[in-house]
Amino acid sequence: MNKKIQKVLVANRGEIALRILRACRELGLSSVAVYSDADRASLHVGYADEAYRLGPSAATESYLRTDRILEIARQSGADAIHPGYGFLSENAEFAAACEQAGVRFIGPSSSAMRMLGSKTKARQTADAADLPRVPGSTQALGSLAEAKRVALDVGYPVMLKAAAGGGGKGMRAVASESELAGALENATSEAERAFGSGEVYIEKLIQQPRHIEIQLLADHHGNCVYLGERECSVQRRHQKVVEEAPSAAVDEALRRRMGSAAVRLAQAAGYTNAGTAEFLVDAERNFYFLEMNTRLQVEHPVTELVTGLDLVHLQIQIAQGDPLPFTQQDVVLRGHAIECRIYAEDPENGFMPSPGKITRLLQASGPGIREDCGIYEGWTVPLDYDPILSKLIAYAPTRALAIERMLRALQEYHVGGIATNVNLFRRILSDRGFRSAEIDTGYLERLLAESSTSTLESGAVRDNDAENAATIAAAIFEQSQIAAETKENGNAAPANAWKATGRREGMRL
Ligand code: MV4
Repeated sequence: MNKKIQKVLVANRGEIALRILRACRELGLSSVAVYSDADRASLHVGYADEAYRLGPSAATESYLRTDRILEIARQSGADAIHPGYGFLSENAEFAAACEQAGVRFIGPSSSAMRMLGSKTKARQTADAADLPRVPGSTQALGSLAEAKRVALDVGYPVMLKAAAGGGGKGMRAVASESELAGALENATSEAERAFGSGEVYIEKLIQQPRHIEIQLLADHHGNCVYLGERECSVQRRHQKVVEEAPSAAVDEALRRRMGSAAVRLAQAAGYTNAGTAEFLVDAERNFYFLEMNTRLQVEHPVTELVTGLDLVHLQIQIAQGDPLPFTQQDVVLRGHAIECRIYAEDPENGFMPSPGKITRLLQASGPGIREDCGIYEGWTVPLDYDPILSKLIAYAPTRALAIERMLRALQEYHVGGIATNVNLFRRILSDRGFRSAEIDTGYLERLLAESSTSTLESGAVRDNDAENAATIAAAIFEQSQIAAETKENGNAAPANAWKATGRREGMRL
């Protein structure tokens, strides 16, 4: 019925562009890369069969230019577009434009994306599919009186959230009724500024939750399977830092309940391709649906390692109309995988982004180590995008051995010329709390608070003082830009300039 995909345009950059291009090569498909001026010398550009310039470095003038990307697809004869994560990956208008142009969007339909893109709509769909979700409203709040009513009903403390939100933006914890009016005003105006929609709803606050997500795959023939969970609680300011599969908090029975709940949601939304249902899990192991991510995620490799599946192969096969080549019973989890996201940022200096030239790169390998990498020695990390450099992934029969393998790989790994967060992972993986899997979404902030002096001793190794000076100069420049922008729009300073772009566009990873 569907013509097979022959040529894939990868509308992304960095490690994920390379990851997808590798899958294309393995499947015998031709590939097309696109790049901005900052990425002329990036790995993905040389790896693809063809590469086309999008425009200037700013994402808004390159990787977010839907018109240019569709034009390049037409020009190159690409019959499918893989959006990766971030950028256009959750943009329903772009998916619709691809559908219109007769190019397959490797992801869900634009209508399924719309249905799950709004948090309030997703909560309504979750109710229709009988998923447990956090008690609270499923409609945007109409007034303060209504907010008071719902908050009283579910009980304080509560959380205000933006319907169009993500990444914690427009989110406010409210301890008691006296704080409600001010918090509602703040959350509404922040949501208005960040997403162009001031719609806010209320949930009961779940204390010290774990963040656990279920990977889904659904084909165009009504088959939908879950591929187990990922534990993503080790995060800082809504940026995941370490992810693993499986979660120490999930046993076989809970996995089955969360998995079938996620499958019900996908089926209710007419969802196809890869997707992830996010849940909060409380101390009593109650789980609550939060939202659906309608893209391939950064942390997908840990699921690939414990299931033995290739999610990008499967995404492409699903997009060309193939049925899933296995059923739920065939999915077997084996071993344990841990991922560390290596960023060009300096944990000893407020996690300031650290762009610049990579003067030395020693990579890790050996038994049980996978690296999904987008950098090379001599390459310059631009300051225009998310500063992710690489993902180091360890796989072993047990969690304990996966931790030891990761620590060994981190010893091998060295990036010279820029600051990275490599030493932070050494600390996390050596921490007793992490090693006994006592983690929740507040874990990393607590660790950083307790170790704010001791991490200085094991500070990032720099090649020389000149590079140090250059890095500091770049950081000062970066901060002055953020300061200028903050003045402009009155927002709290974002973690970096790339994030600011993402927020203006309403994108997130
Ligand atoms: C919550 C919550 C506690 N209670 N909702 C943060 C981002 C957004 N996707 C949902 N988030 C949360 N929602 C209720 N009702 C705590 C968080 C939360 C969180 C969630 C996932 C991963 C990291 C987090 C860090 C802080 C707060």
